Amino acid sequence: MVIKDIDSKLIITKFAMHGYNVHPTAVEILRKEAARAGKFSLDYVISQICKTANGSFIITPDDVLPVLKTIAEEKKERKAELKPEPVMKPKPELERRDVNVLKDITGYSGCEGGVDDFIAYFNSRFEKLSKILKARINPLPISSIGRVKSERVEVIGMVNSVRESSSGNVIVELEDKTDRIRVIASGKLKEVAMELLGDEVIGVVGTLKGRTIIADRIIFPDVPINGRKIKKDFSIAFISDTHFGSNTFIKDEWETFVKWLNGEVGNEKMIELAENVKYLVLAGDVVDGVGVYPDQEKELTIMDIYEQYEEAAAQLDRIPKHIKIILSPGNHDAVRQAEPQPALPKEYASLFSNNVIHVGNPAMVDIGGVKVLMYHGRSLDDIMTKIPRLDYSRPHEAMEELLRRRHLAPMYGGRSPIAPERDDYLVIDDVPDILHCGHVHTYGTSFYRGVFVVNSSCWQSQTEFQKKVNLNPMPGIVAVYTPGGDVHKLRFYGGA
Ligand code: D5M
Ligand code: FE
Ligand code: ZN
Repeated sequence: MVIKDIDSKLIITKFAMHGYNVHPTAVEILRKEAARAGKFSLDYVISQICKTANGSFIITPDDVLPVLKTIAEEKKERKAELKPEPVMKPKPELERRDVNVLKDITGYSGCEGGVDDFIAYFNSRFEKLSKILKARINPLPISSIGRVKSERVEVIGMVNSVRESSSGNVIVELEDKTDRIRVIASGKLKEVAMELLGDEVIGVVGTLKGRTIIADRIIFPDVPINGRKIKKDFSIAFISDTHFGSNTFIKDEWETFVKWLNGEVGNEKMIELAENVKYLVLAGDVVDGVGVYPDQEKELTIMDIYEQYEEAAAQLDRIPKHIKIILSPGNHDAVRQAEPQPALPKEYASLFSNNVIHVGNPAMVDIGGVKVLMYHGRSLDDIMTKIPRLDYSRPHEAMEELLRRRHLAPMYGGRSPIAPERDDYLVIDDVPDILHCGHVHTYGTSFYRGVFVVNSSCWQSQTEFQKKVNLNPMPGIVAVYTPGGDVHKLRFYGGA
């Protein structure tokens, strides 16, 4: 996606995709411009050139130069307008005595998706993750590697590409701000290397042979082994993907769930557990939305988005008011699709009762002294597709990969769109006590290096669409966790 040394072939191919031939001098200008400006999005520049080159059969320097000038001017203007870095402090109106939003994009988004934004976004991602990695190794910048005498080297880089060589080794190209280098993984390391995702940031320790590092260790940022020990006497219930408004919404099971929280169903132990629930966390896809996928209207009981939120608010209003509900959006909700997503806009948020606290996606929220990182989980689709050993039936394992990479959407350019904020909000800089996702509609929990990992399934049975893509949901399961204590898996689907 981002390019440092752009070769001519790539430039020619990209123009060809827009239906244009390009003069060699124009190619050369673009190559030089790329080298001078450092990383920038070639796609953006080329699309701008093609937009203004109406009628030409061949792109000449006369087509290229004015566009580069305009982009340079835009950059200058944007720099002048730049607001200071967002300060990540909770917004006062979101503060509650025992629920504090520690990190959330809501109200702080500053990205317009321009060239500068992409540069800043990838720099932020690299800086934050390399800072975490530097606690483990002492890396050299890639550009100085050719000059070092010692054969042992340590580097930190962003993964540019991963491929298998003809001899069966895995070749990883790493990039930092200064240069690129090839890393060869053989033997046992091949498996690890094959699972590397484009644009994740890793450390490599190995031996230098010419301009290639023969790796003997690949280091992930990861979370510390001995996490924070916390013990609380209250419980937190985790749900997601309620999809209110869908005709596959599992109404009866939801009824039982609400009755259970009200102490109206269940045995003595279950009622005791319900009484102990002080917080309910809902990680996105609150409503089914409108126009999210083709022909969705055939699968809706509520066609209007506002009415869907009215229904969601009415249903959550039935939950006892001593339970605080922390609610974040997902890809079916009425906020921008690109992550990080802000909280629901006022128009919808105001429909909910006072015990509902609206946050963005992702959001790090201190809940009664427990740090909960909520993330809807769109990147899980990308990770499950890329890493064959992972499976939708065990979503927590994919979530562990996010913790290992200290990033909620490590792969850029997959099915999870990322907004290039100047600060990469998707980096897991602060280690949570709990990581909560949804989205994949399956249930799974684990403890990963002391972090409670939970994917909380959904309230929607298999849709026609999911049938087509062979997705088998596990609806109506709720995780209830007492920090430092027990995890309860409550099944509502098929009877409480
Ligand atoms: O997503 C529910 C699940 O369905 C999630 O794992 C993604 C999957 N899904 C959604 N859209 C697609 C497409 N286009 N292809 C394949 N799989 C998909 P939800 O966000 O609730 O729709
Ligand atoms: Fe969903
Ligand atoms: Zn979703």
